[in-house]
Amino acid sequence: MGLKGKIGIALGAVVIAVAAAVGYMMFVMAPPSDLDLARSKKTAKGLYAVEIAPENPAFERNMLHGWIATVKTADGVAVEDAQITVDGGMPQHGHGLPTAPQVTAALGDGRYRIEGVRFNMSGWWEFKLHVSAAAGEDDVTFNLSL
Ligand SMILES: [Cu+2]
Repeated sequence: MGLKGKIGIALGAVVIAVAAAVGYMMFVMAPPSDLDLARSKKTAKGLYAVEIAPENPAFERNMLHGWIATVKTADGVAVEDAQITVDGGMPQHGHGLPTAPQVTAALGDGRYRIEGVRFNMSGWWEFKLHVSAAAGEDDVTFNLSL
């Protein structure tokens, strides 16, 4: 093999090593230090105020668990007939939730039980709720750091 070939192989190895290092750094990337971890937020258009709370405050990674979402209008009136869908994922990893959480019960006073939540990795998770009720459709994204 000539010198050119050897240089080519060496450069190729460097490129692969750098790509692997960058990939690994993205994988273990810490959540942003200024991440808003509030569990009570206005929806994007301001139609609703939503609060979320885990049913088991000691939930851990990989544990299937539920959340209670409390939905109120911007004026603070409990929303009783909301249709809520759940989405989310890890923005730094480019993947969604490992399960398909569902609202399984309306508990009254604007509270809804979401079952089937599982976070299978450490890091920054987005937990997104789409709320459809009399005031209209709106979205809210919560950040969780596991
Ligand atoms: Cu991930």
